[in-house]
Amino acid sequence: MGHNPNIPPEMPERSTLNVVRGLKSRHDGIAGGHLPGATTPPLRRKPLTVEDYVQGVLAADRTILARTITLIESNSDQHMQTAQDVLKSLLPHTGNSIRVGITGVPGVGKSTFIEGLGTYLCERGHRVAVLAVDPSSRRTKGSILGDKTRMEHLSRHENAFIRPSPSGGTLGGVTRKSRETMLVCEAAGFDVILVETVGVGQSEITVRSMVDFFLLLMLTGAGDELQGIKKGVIETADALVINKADGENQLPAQRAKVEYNRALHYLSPATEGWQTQAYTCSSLTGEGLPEIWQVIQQFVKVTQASGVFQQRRKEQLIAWVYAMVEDHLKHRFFHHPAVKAALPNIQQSVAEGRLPATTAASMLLTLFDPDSSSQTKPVQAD
Ligand SMILES: Nc1nc2c(ncn2[C@@H]2O[C@H](COP(=O)(O)OP(=O)(O)O)[C@@H](O)[C@H]2O)c(=O)[nH]1
Ligand SMILES: [Mg+2]
Repeated sequence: MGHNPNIPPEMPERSTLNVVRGLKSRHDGIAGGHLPGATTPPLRRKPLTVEDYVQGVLAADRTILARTITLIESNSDQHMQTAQDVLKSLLPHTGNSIRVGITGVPGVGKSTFIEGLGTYLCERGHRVAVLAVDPSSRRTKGSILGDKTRMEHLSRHENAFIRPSPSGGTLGGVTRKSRETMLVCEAAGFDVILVETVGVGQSEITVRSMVDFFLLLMLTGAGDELQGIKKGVIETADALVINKADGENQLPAQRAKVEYNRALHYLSPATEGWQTQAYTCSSLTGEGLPEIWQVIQQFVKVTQASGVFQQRRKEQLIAWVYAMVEDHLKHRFFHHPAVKAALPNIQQSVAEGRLPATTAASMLLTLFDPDSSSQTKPVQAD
């Protein structure tokens, strides 16, 4: 049998909680830090204790910060345990940042926008951490290199910390690593976290679920208005920003803004008590970026006063726990030897109308967990 259609394509080979041994990231996110060709491999460095990691992060030691993230990104069980101990100690020091997600189709200018806004903020004394969520990224592929060159100024700024997406495939794995990296950055005193998505597949939904403010970058152009962007994504955005509003594109961008603002009136807001609006900017010239920062600050003010901000963070945390549990259970189910062996036949029987779906589900669950057979009766309408 080939790929089982019942296993969602993004399902990990092993679950998020217990993932496969993968490649170590070379990108430690330090401006001018370890060069990719450095002769001493990270593994030979003196091992740090949990206390070393914790103290180093709290002291904003960039080398230790980078090593902590590498630890979090490691797929070895032992590293994961240490990482969890470090995180537990850091937890009381997390949460003091504005988490901003940036999405939009590839090429819309996300990295350039982050370079522009991030530099603007660093120059004003903010400490900005930039993370990326890209489940498709492989360390040899272009996106990381692309981002590094797009963020040339920012990556050299002493107040900035740029960490490319963890490599290694599954969305669940990347999500865990990104969320935990975000917490570590907060503990190290970064007060603005900018998270770039790849803008394809599930990554936007994932990033929406880990940030306070979600910003959708867009482009103008004939018939381009809604093309390439799912309506659902617009409905999750706290701001629509029409990028590349420079040169000849300035006027069309203004017009698009008016149109979007009209359309937005008919959508329910992404965040309770906040009216999503459209704005224009040029990430290249920097025009409009300070205004967008004003909008973000206003958002924080309004939602913190109403409690929506705090409530969303709580809900995100709980949802994350359940997502990991689900991920783990699904993984175990679809990799259970008896389930795997029986699945093709049962599937075929259902498809051919010889077996009721409910009976099929019940059979599979019994194979997975024989003790549960009494609980796997047809779903009651209760
Ligand atoms: N004219 C103009 N070009 C831009 C602007 N922002 C980004 N670009 C260009 O658009 C291309 C894609 O940008 P990039 O930031 O890599 O997009 P991403 O894929 O969304 O991260 C690059 O060639 C950028 O120089 C802008 O505000 N104005
Ligand atoms: Mg990019």
